[in-house]
Formats: sequence, structure tokens, C-alpha cells
Amino acid sequence: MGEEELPGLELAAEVEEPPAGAEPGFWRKLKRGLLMTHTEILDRVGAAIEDRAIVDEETLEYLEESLIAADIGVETSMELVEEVRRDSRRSEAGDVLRLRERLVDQMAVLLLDAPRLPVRPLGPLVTLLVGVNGVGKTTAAAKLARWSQLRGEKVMLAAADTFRAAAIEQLTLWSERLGVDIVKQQAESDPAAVVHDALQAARARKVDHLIVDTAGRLHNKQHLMAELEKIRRVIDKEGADRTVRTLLVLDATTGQNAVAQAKEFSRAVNVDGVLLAKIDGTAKGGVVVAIARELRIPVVFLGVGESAEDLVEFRPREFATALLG
Ligand SMILES: Nc1nc2c(ncn2[C@@H]2O[C@H](COP(=O)(O)OP(=O)(O)OP(=O)(O)O)[C@@H](O)[C@H]2O)c(=O)[nH]1
Ligand SMILES: [Mg+2]
Repeated sequence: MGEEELPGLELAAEVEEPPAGAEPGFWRKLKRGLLMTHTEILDRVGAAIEDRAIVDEETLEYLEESLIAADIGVETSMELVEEVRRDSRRSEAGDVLRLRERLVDQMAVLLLDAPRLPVRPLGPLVTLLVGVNGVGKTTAAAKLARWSQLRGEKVMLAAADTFRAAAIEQLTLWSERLGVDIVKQQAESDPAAVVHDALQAARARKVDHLIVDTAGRLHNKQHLMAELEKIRRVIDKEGADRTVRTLLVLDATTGQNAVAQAKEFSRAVNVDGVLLAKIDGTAKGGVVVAIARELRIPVVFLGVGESAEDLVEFRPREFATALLG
């Protein structure tokens, strides 16, 4: 996305009032994050209903194609359109002007039915960030640190991507910028040992949220998957007093590929939820719906930019409104 486009995006994202109950900051970031997807879908939906007064079969077919093109997932797109079709048959509901409203409602209903992370019990937390190379794990670690900081929590980062020295430096830089503690060792040391150290330090310093960055890996590299399992075992053992969550970081710009990664990763390791990064850089933001609905993995956070503040919670109703409303 070109720099010169940014002011326009900000403007477009700010015109609208947030829906009831959504804080302005959250809403602005969510709208900005979904702007490309929103524009793409609405352009298509707009073309589908152009010059029509009622929702006919042709409109519905075009609508279905538009949703599929936004990577919402074939099943879910068909389901959504089916709901709209049923609804349109009822008198007065076939009005084309109400189409979007109904789509938002139906999508919110579908998403509310998708799995969610159990509410976090009081007490310390460990978040383990995993995923393929370059998807945004380290940035996500910084974002989560900021997230917790803003909620008054004491945060610590663990540099368990020991694969490259540059990876440790990158996380160190974030820790300095955010003013949070970091536990690290030299490059090529055992990531499970780093996590072990970090858990000890987190306990000693009464850290509320320990965030573990790991190296990028492909699900089919068995030794790398075994390494993740080892890290998780260390956390289960040494951090037994903490709630542990493994968040799979996915890159939204990869569309259906992100869905495939989620499928493969959750087969190989225990994934508690998904953090979908880079949703701001794609018109394929509908991939959230495919992951939540079709893979039934809880979507927890959306990454909406490159700064530490660019993170929003996934909330079904607000998401549907920002996407289609
Ligand atoms: N636009 C945008 N860019 C992002 C987002 N999250 C991460 N990035 C960018 O994506 C690139 C890769 O991010 P990293 O956090 O280094 O990814 P990683 O998964 O840690 O990469 P490896 O450690 O090499 O596997 C960086 O340029 C980030 O600034 C996001 O939500 N939106
Ligand atoms: Mg990284």
C-alpha cells in the first residue's frame, strides 16, 4: 500500500460513527483494516444490484460470487446467500436497499456461532506465537505486549526464535521501544531453554503476560514441529500456574493459503486461536470468516498495520458491520 494513499484511507475510515458499544479507537482501526476488502465487496455488490429494485436470482448469484471472491469461503458464502434468498421471498424483504443490512445481520449470526476462546481466568498468561515464515509473528508479539501494557499488565517477551541473530535483534528493538523486559540467549541456542529461562524470570518478576516469539516454520517440517511441542511441554511443566495459549499467526494477504496453513498447523500442533495479520493489506479479509466458520478455530485478533498499536480484537457483530455495512 503506497504511503500517499494513507491520508485518504484514514479519512474514509473516520467518516462513520461507530456502532453502539464499539469504542471509537477500535472501530477506526477495524474500518481501516477492512477498507480494501469492504470496498472490493461493495463494488461488486453494487454492480450486482445496479438498476434493480428487487433482489432476483441473478443478483443473488452475483452476490455469491462476490463473497467467494473476497475469500469468505464457498460454504459460508452459499449459506449467507441462502439466508438472504429465504428472507427475500418474504414480501417487502426483497427490497434491494435492504440487502446490505440483511447481509450484515446474517454474517453476524454466522460468526456469533463460530468458536471463541474461553474467557481467560484471572492470573498470569503465556502466549506462544507460531506460524509460517514472514506472516507477522514478531510484530504480533510487540502488538500483544502493547495490548497488555495498555491494560495495566506487566509484560515480558521471550526471544525463542533463535534461528537468526537478526530475529533476536528485531524483538529486542521492540522491547526497547515498548519498555518491556525481554529474555533472550545467543542465536542458535535451544528455544525451549529460552522459554524455560523466561518462565523462571516471569515468575520472579511477577509478570502477568509472557509472550513467546518463535521462528517461522512449515507444518511439514517434522523436526521443527517437534521443537514447538517441546516448547509447549516446557510451558505446561514450568508454567503450570499460567494459562497457556498457542496463537497461530496467519497472513491475510495470502487468502486461501492462510486457510490451508491453519488447517495443516492445527493438525500438527495444538492451536488455541488465530491472529490474522496484515488484513489491512488485502481485499481478501473475508478469510476471517472462512477460518472461523469452516475450520472452527477461534479468531482472536486482527493485525491492521505495522505499528504496535495496530491490533484489534475480533468481534463478530462489529466485524460484519465493518465488512459489509
Ligand atoms: N500491513 C501490515 N504489515 C504487517 C502486519 N504485521 C506484520 N507486518 C509486516 O510484515 C513483515 C513481517 O513481519 P514479522 O513480524 O517480522 O514476521 P515474522 O512472522 O516474525 O517473520 P519470521 O520471523 O521471518 O518468520 C514486516 O514488514 C511487518 O512490518 C500487519 O498487520 N499489517
Ligand atoms: Mg519473527
